[in-house]
Amino acid sequence: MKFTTVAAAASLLVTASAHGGVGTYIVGSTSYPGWSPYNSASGQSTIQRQYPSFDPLLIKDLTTTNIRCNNPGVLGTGPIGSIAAGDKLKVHWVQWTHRPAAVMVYMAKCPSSGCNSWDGAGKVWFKIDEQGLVSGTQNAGKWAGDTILDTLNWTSTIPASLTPGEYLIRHELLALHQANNPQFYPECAQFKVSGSGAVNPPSSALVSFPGAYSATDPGIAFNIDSEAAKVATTYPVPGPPVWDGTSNSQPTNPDPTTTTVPTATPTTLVTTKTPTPTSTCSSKKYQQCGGKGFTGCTVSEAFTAVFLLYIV
Ligand SMILES: *[C@@H]1O[C@H](CO)[C@@H](O)[C@H](O)[C@H]1NC(C)=O
Ligand SMILES: [Cu+2]
Repeated sequence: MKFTTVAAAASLLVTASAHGGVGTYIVGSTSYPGWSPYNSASGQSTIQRQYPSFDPLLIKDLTTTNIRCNNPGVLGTGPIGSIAAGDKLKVHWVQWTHRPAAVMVYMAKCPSSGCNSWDGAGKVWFKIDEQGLVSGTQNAGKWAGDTILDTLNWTSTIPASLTPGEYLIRHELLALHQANNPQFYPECAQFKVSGSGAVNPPSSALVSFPGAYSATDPGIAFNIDSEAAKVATTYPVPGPPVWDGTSNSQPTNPDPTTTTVPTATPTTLVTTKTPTPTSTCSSKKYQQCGGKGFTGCTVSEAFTAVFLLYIV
């Protein structure tokens, strides 16, 4: 029945027909309806943060809070999902037509007062899942978003070691079909995570929204039609690496504007933002930024190697 409702909402779309958002969250045999932006708010009970449309133009400015939980992500209104650490969370999109696209999933621990009145601000988000290019070349290969095109479904695993508590879970599609005009489609839902884990992600694994992405990141200043994209067989998914589930991970942050500086103990890392030179990584030069063996443009070979670990 829930899917019938979602389909009815989707059929009302006209201008936003190519776009979509997560419409259902599925844990085992339990389904939690997402927000239906084109339906009246009255009568909707959802674990998802409310937003007004699927319009990606309202999320294009990566320096605004719209990039966090969509535009503007009305705070939680009560309902919360339940999931155990280590369990699978399947989400079902209402609709989707763009290819190629990358898929990213983040979580953030809500304060002890719970998720309801919390806006997700601060360096609190860690990545639990990502996939960009699956096989072939950027231009003609298979992308994570193709799975959404084919099935509308995506399944991620909640890290088994995670400390129980209330969390926001942020699903994101990054559509790359237009040269140098990325479209972000994020939505957040609130979940109570149960389990006996006791690990919190270290600060080195945490990012903020806005803050995690820069328009000059190689996976964002991206031209799917470039000559480089016709031969490149990897794609640098934006944002931090997927958290490894430990409290002392030292991920190499693939965000080229971020430098991670280890301090005396391996469990404490200091992350410093440095300004990105605006001219070195322009979209025109993407083929150099993303090309094999290119070490300029603040993207090092080390970054590329670490990225490859996460994409397979
Ligand atoms: C996607 O998930 C929904 C809900 O669980 C399910 O009914 C549907 O069969 C799935 N689609 C595919 C193609 O696996
Ligand atoms: Cu579009």
